[in-house]
Amino acid sequence: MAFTTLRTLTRVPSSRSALAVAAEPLYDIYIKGAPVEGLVNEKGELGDCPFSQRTMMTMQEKNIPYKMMFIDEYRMQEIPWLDEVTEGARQIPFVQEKETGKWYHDSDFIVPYLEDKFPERKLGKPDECPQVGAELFKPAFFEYLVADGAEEKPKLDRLLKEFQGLDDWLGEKGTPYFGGEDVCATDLALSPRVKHIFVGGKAVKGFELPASFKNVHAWMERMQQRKSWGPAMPDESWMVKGWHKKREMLLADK
Ligand SMILES: N[C@@H](CCC(=O)N[C@@H](CS)C(=O)NCC(=O)O)C(=O)O
Repeated sequence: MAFTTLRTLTRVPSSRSALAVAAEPLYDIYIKGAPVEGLVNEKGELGDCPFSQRTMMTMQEKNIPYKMMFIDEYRMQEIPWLDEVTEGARQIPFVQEKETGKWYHDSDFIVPYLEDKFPERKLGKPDECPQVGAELFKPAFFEYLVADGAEEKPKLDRLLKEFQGLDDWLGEKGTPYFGGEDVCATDLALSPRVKHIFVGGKAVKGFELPASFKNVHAWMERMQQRKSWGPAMPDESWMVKGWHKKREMLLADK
């Protein structure tokens, strides 16, 4: 099978005409899940990858039709063509653009690519949006997840400090979203990660963000009310299992 990948783009054509046929998927998006059979299948259950969720929320917000292709993350390395379409990154999410047959991978690349290609619904590129919460997930949450005994308190304090940064930012601006009155790329990148910290952190570490972080809680409530949230979010049991497993894997590497 021949694949074309294009990671560095100089010019992206506008997609106004493509949006007119919104019912047909413009992209296949390969994401974590439980395929009904085989290594990859369009039928299956949605899994818990915050980067896939970010990408799908972006597509939902931009009204870009896509088809989900479910991959078992733990058997992903058995897919013979994975290396080629992800340029060796071997990670989800990755997408195939139906119109061109081209493959794109990494939400950090796909999200700004979609902003260029579908500018009508403006979300802003990640580097044009508020630079907040960059260390919340990694390293703060990852380090807290594997911290035990005397190590735990300082790692919890670090995680709470990161959350404080988000809470203060929203409090000072007084806007419903990091994007202002509307969501931007920062909201769509951060909210799936925060959901993972809430669900996974509670399941594995008994973590609960105190109610005093009221701006973060209110923002997450708003994010979860958005139409783009539901179709991109897995059942919480995936996150519970996923974060128990992640802790084991991180401890084994420690
Ligand atoms: N920077 C990547 C990170 C993607 C990533 O870490 N994906 C995870 C699943 S949530 C993955 O593919 N893990 C399997 C592996 O690394 O072997 C992005 O934003 O898309």
